[in-house]
Amino acid sequence: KLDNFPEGFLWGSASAAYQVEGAWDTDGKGKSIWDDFVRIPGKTFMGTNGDVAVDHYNRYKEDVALMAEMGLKAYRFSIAWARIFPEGTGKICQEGLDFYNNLIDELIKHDIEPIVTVYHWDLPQALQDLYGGWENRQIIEDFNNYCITLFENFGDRVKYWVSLNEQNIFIGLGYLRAMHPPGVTDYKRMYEANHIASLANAKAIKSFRKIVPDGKIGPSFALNPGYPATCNPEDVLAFEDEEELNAHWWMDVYVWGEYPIAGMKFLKEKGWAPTVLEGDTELLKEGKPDFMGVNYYRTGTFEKNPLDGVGIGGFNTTGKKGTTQEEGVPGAYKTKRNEYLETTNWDWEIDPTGLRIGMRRITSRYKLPILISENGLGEFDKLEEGNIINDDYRIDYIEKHLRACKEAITDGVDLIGYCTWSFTDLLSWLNGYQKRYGFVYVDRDEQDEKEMARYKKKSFYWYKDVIMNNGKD
Ligand code: BGP
Repeated sequence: KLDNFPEGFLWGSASAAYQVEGAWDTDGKGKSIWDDFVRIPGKTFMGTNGDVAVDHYNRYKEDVALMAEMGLKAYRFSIAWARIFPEGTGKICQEGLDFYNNLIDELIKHDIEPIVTVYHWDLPQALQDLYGGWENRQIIEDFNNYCITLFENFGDRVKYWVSLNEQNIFIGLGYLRAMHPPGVTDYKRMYEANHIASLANAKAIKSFRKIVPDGKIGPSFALNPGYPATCNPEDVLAFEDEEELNAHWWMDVYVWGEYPIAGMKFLKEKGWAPTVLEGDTELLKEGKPDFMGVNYYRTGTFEKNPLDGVGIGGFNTTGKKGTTQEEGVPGAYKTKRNEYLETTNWDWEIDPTGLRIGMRRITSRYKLPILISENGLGEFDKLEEGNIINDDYRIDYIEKHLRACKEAITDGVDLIGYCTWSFTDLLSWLNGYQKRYGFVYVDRDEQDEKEMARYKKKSFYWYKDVIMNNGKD
């Protein structure tokens, strides 16, 4: 049965402040850790940055009008902490509140449900400088105060909230791979910072319950469901270790407030386990989310990795197929190319069934509703004569993933919404502007008055139809 999307399903699309807004130092905004990081040579693809991004800060009305034309039911966007608190804490910047108030009102005016992400990676630089950001427990208080400000100002109109976006990514890339700020490579520091981020997440959810009692909140997790490379029990064990140290390491804590047992034992042996103080577990248990936000792009396949085996690898940030390096955790698991799956130009496995598998795993382990907060295809789109963009590959990708969603709903998954990544083209953190995800093409190249012009891609009209028919083929 293919027309089984629930009534009121949130047909959405998503973005994040740093990737679309631009206006990086406008109207009193403070600097975020990304504003500095992108200026370090070699850190981003060809030195691209989000100073101007796709100028959404100045063109939000035009963008919302396009969303309305498409019939979008929900728009997920993030708030830049440093627009609200330029110094991370202390004095509030009224212009920052005004911008998001206007954006929210504009969306509601067009019957688009706002879904607000409170943290999509752009920590105020002031807090990084002052006490080391996520490595200091002071951030639990500062993050809570920031969140309270958002809940109090927008909670009357915003029902759906995402707390931390992809904690597993911003911590993993920030403190182990050194590909995100603060650019550290240290397992112990990574797990300590991660624990503090989990506490901050729980405390903010606790505050949310008091201020927005009818609202719904949850983190967005970057879900890469795993497979064992073979049925050799050693590879199956490696796959289970990977589940334990990735999926369970974060989601068990969000839902149950406790770390997975085998994962914790492994980390203790390595000397990487986080410091869990008295009271931490209680706080974590009080921060149970209403739904699990799932950002899904790919799956992973894993095999045994000996103690002297491969460690941290490298990403493909160029779009040249086959440039991703093998990687793993010595003594646990390492990645293997899955011969059954095609990949994107960035070597991400295209795997709609993996989305169904991942949602079923979440449903049976945690019994929570799911919001797909991101899913989409990054490609080198081409603007053809007449401002036409024939992105049939994107339509194919999203269609297959939507079919997987339908099957998952039939399996019993409580799926409340699906947000594509992304509505307009935007900045890819590590891949610059060449990796496009939008339904709307943004022409950043022209130097005349048409610079930043928006053009509707073929997928725009296709998704409009899907929404209109509530997913019916
Ligand atoms: C997720 C992030 C998004 C977005 C997306 C696409 O991890 O939450 O912000 O960037 O991935 O990734 P990329 O830009 O690397 O292709």
